[in-house]
Amino acid sequence: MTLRVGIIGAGPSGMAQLRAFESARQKGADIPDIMCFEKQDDWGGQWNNSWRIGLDAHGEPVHSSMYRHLWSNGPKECLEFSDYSFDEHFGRPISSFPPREVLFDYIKGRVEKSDVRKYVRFNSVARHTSYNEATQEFTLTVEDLKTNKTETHVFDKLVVATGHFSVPSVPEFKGIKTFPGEVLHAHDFRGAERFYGKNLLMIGSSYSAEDIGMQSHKMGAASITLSYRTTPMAYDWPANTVERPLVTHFSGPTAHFSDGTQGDFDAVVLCTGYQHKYPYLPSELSLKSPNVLYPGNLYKGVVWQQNTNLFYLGAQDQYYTFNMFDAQAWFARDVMTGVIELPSLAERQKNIDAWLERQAALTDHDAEADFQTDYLRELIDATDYPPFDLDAVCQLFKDWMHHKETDILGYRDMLHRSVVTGTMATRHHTRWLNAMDDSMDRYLNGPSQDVDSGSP
Ligand code: FAD
Ligand code: NA0
Repeated sequence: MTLRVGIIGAGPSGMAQLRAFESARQKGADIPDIMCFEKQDDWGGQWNNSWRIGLDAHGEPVHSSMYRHLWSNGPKECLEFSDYSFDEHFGRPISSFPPREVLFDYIKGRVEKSDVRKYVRFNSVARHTSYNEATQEFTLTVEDLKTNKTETHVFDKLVVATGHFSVPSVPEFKGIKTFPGEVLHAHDFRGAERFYGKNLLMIGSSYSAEDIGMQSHKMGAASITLSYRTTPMAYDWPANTVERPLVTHFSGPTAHFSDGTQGDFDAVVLCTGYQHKYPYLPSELSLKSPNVLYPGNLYKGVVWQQNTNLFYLGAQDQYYTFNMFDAQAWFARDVMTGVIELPSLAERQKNIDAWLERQAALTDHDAEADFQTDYLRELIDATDYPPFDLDAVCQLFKDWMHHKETDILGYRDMLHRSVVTGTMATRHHTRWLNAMDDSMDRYLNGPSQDVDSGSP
């Protein structure tokens, strides 16, 4: 009987899995029966964002945490597919930090070229999974959100590709209940225009705090205070931005910080990260992990230790994104089809433990980039995924982090060279700080919004 593969989620990771099978098919391999279930009405995952907050039109939790005016926070050269370059997609060089819609277009472009959309059932949410040890089959219950009908499907292999930046971690702070202004989590942030002239408090010290904070600055917020639990980001912030240690409590509009300082705020944005949540999986198959580069219990970061018919894609914290999901999908494909033979449980555990030990010793962002580069190298070496110069990409990550240290408002105006095509990015017509229109049309066709450019 043909192998039956179920994929849950058609974000970049699920799309990578579809593409991995398509690549094998194009090379003449027989491929499994594939079904992919996506709860939204289009693919793209986080990149297919919504204006809605809370629940979607079907009463399901809104998946995407992305927002208006979101521009890539890493160089596009670090995430470029090695089998589908930006040059191929856009037909001309573009800048290194495009806005969301442009990257969404790019990831769609590759899969639209191959005939894989037919495998995806849209508006279909995974509700429940069971595994039969005797038959080694998964039974997956899926609800069609348009008809509210449930169906069950049986698979030999199951791929979990539902992302882990969607279900917010929401800590409690004494007195926050009676804070008179707006309190929201980064997941529900949709744009900073309404923060014009406001005094804002961001709790958290990672990408969301940095980006929502600087976006609010760009949109004219009066002040931004970033409150960290462990380590300040310590960028060279604009004059209206400060970092404070953790909030101890609120009294009315006043936040009190652990260094004894305090401040009055109009709004609080909890940039406190996300939870791994897989409500459609039984607990014994469900990954429990903080947001780290190497979650435990996944061999090669992909294969579930106690049940090697189960695969997770994109479960790591991410320096690399699209190309890493590819490498994982290619690896998962080859394990599923028997091209790669897995070592014993004990051998796999030894490999996982070695990575966990190395992870525990990581000291800084450069070391983290090296770590994920080496992880990716191991995956790519194991399959026929088209190799690319990983050391060069790792250096791009380090340059990018250095640029952020020297100019947190200007790093997106820097240019990087593609390791896939050798093409140098072109300067965007508008500096990020002045770019108030994030549409693909404006991005590709201008005119500039820089005041000194001579254009409006
Ligand atoms: P997701 O993109 O989260 O896709 C998961 C898919 O699964 C979704 O389509 C969802 O609808 C579907 N799904 C969920 N539950 C179910 C279910 N029960 N049944 C069926 N379908 C389901 N990366 C970058 O490279 N550059 C950036 O600039 C960048 N910016 C980011 C900004 C934000 C605010 C966030 C949160 C993330 C950002 N990322 C960025 C990282 C981003 O997570 C990855 O680029 C990528 O989207 C991860 O892909 P994924 O497929 O693993 O998960
Ligand atoms: P993210 O920043 O949303 O990025 C996700 C942060 O939350 C850490 O600083 C952590 O502090 C803090 N935190 C957690 N619990 C806390 C508590 N109880 N009190 C105070 N602080 C708390 O989440 P994380 O996990 O990175 O940080 C959590 C993803 O979204 C990233 O992959 C990022 O790339 C992406 N993103 C991208 C963009 C753009 O591209 C914008 C936003 C987000 P501590 O103490 O644990 O360090 C533009």
